[in-house]
Formats: sequence, structure tokens, C-alpha cells
Amino acid sequence: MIGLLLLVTHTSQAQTRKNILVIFSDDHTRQAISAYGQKQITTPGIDRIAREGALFTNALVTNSICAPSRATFLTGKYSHQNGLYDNGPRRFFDGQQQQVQKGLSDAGYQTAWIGKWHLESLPQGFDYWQILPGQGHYYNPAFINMQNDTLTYPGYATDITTDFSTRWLDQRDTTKPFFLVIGQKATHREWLPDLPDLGVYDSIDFEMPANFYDRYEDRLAAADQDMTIDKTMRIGWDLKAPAPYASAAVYRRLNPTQKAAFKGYYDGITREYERIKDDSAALLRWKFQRYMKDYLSTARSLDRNVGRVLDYLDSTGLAENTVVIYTSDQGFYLGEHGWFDKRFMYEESLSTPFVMRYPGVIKPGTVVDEMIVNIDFNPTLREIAGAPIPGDVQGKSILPLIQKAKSAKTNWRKSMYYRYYEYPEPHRVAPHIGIRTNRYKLIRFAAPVVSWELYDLKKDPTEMKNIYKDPKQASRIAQLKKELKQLALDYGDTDGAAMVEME
Ligand code: SGN
Ligand code: CA
Repeated sequence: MIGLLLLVTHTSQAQTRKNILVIFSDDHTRQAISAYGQKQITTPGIDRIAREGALFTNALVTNSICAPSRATFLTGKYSHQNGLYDNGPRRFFDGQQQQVQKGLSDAGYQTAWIGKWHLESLPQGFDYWQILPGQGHYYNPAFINMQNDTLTYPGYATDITTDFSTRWLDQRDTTKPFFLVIGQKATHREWLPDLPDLGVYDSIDFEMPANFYDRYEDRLAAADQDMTIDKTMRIGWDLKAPAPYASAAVYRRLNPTQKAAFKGYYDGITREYERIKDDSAALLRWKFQRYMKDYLSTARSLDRNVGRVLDYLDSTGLAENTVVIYTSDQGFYLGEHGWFDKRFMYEESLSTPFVMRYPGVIKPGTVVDEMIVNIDFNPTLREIAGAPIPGDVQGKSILPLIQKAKSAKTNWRKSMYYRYYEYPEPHRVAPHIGIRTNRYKLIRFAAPVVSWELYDLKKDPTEMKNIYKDPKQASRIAQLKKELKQLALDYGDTDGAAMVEME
């Protein structure tokens, strides 16, 4: 009798508690999404989540690269607390520590991570996982399964990751609510579109950001980086001209039909390249256009698969009872400052897209401008699930913001702490710490380009004018330094706090 009662309670709980589905992409930036203002192409899948839920205009990351961002998502903690600092020598993730899926599992959820994972250690605490090894491949990708076997599957990574995810949903234990993360490889470098998407945007002349030809005056770190479309981007590897020789490793993965499509398309691109390659100004403009076309075509399949997931939830009757979040591990440069890649605390890579549909709780069309940080994701999901939030979590649930309580908004954080470590490879971005308020940003770069930068984001949203040396800013700088140091200390980063005192 008692057993039966327990079973009944459990089942009815499963029906009332919301499922949680997170689509977590890679390097997909807000400038590429129509809900965030991209005008030349549309992203109907992601836009639908925003339209039916909330668009967060101020979602930021603590350390703008892949593995650190994933570790922060899982733990709700800064890099110096979860132990994963970079994609390089300090990239090991200790899976024994507190993570969101463990909390949700304890609260009765069935949990899974499918797709790109990109942590050195295998997932722990999930009922099910199936992941890409490392960065993974776009075409005919391999996946590691829970038996630790690596198997190759024909097709395109974004589709296959979605297929595996809906298959898991079909087969899940329906007596429990679920927590599923769909980790998409797209739109990571080297931007290889699904073959039917090759050339879809070729007729569009993409608008260059106004600061594409940035000369980096008064910004030592920006001048010293190695991530420009002009000098760093490789014609062969990144832009596939000439095809297929420069991307031989990619080409080898393809079957004969795929090879014909790939080579057929990029041979045409190579002919374009041959025509302009001796005119350096035209070549740079061409590289920007090719970058945008390949990146956005890769994103097209990503967005289509977001739409597929939403359709799946509709057709299985799960939509009403499932919270859906779309986000990326960080933002990316689409030619701003002349760059691709991320890492810098400047706006394009500090921010990340974040849209959330929460039926019955978020009013459709909600826009949240408060500053949320990726340390908040772990506690937010825990609160949705009714799971306790452990003391070591450094973020806070964002639910009060969407519940529109005015007091929550007034008491919300007014500034955030950032710290980036990886140096010098692969893009020579100097380590830095910084503070971002709703209006100002103060950054301190470390050796070999020790320097401070201050931006007024209202007057200078594209961060072209470093006003750190402006005498009129002296008291503001003193105040921001104090706050930066305090934030570092509050988060337990004594090294970071010490950097504030250095010259
Ligand atoms: C690879 C890329 C880099 C990129 C890192 C990290 N080079 O090394 O451009 O910054 O990944 O990206 S590539 O030639 O191999 O494409 S991250 O998203 O995993 O942090
Ligand atoms: Ca990334």
C-alpha cells in the first residue's frame, strides 16, 4: 500500500514538474540571429523561442571560450573555482564535483547530454550521454557512447545530434521529467555547412561592420592578437579555396556523392579567389564575404534543427510541459575589429545568445535587459526543477527576472566580473580581468601588453575609444577598480584581485 502511494505521488509530480531542454551551440553569436537584430538572414527556429518566451539582451559569459564556458554552465562557478581555465594545459574537468545534472537527477529527473561536450573527462552524473570526441567533425561524425566506443555515423553532425536527441526522448522513462542538453558543434570553425546549404547565401552582399578596418589605437592587446580575417584566417582551411586540397582531412571523410557536392561548390569559390587574389583590398573584402557565407550557412542547419526540436515537442504533446532554452558557449566576432574568434571581453564575445520558452511562466514576447551571467544557468535550472542550490554555486537563479517582480529587478546585479586565461595559443589574446557595468567596462590586460582600458558603452558601443587616460575619468576609474577588486574577492579569486593593484 505504501509502495503504491509513493508511486502515485511520484507520477503526478512528473506530470507537474517541467521538463528542461537546452540547446547549447558553439560560437553562435547574437549578430547572426534575427531575434537579436541580424537583418540580412533569418533564424526562424531561435526567433520562435524568443517570440513564444523571452529574449535576454544582456547574457554574458565569465571566460569566453569553449571548455571553460561548458564547465561554468555545469557547475555555476567561475573557472578558478571549477578548476577548468582554458582549452589548453589547464583544460581537465573534474567530473566528481557538483554539477547541475546531478542535482536534477537527485530531484527525480532523467538526464542526458547528447552532442558536443568538449571536456577532457567523460560526462558524469547523466543517465545517458553520447558525445563528439573533442571538437568533433561536421561531416560523417564519430560519437563516443557510454561503453566508451567511438562509432562513425553517415550524415551531418547537426542533424545527427538532433536525431540522437529525439530518439533518446522517444525511449526515455516517461514516469520522470527529463533534463536534456543537445550540444551542437555548429557554428565552430571551420564553418562547414550541410551540403544542401552550400551557397544558399551567395547572392547576399553582407554588410561589413563599421569597425572592420580597426587600427587598434590606444589598445595594446587588441593590436597584438592573432585573429584577424586579414592575416590569421587561412584561405585553404577556413575558406576552402582551393578545394579540396587544403581541407584534405575534411574531404577524406566524405563519400563520393558528398565529395562531388563539396568539390563542385568550392571549385567555383576557388575560381572566384583566383580572379581577385592579387588585389589585396579586394581579397580582404572577399574573405569577409566568404567567411559570412560559410558561417551563416552552417548556422542555417543549426537553426533548422532548433525548429525540428520545437516541432518534435509539438507533435509529441511535450511543448506545454517543457522549458526550452537556446544558448551558445559564447559569442563570436563576425568581422567587428576585423576579427573572427572570441576570448576578448569586448561585447561581441563577452555576450552570448540566450532565449527561453517557459509555458505558463514567461509571457510570450518578454524581453529581459538585466545582466545575466553563465554562472546563473545551473541555479536557474535547479530552481525550475525544484532542486536545492548548493552553497558553492556562484550564480543565482534568473527566474525572479522573468516573474517580473520589480523588487527582484532593483536588487539584481549591477556589474559582472570577467577573467580570461588562455595564452598565447591559438589566437594570442592576452590574459585579462575586467568589470562590466550596464554602462562602463574596465579591463586590465596582463603581460606582455600590461595595460588598462575603459569604455563608455553608451557613447561608444563598438569599443573603439579607450578613455582610460582621460583625466575626467579618474574618479570613475578609482571606483570601478575598487568594485572590480571586491568582485574578484567575493568570488574567491585572490589572484584576480591582486591584478587590480598592479600597474
Ligand atoms: C580551434 C580553432 C580556434 C579556436 C579554438 C577554440 N582553430 O583551435 O580558432 O579558437 O578551436 O575554440 S582550428 O584551426 O582548429 O579551427 S573553442 O570554441 O573550442 O573554444
Ligand atoms: Ca566555442
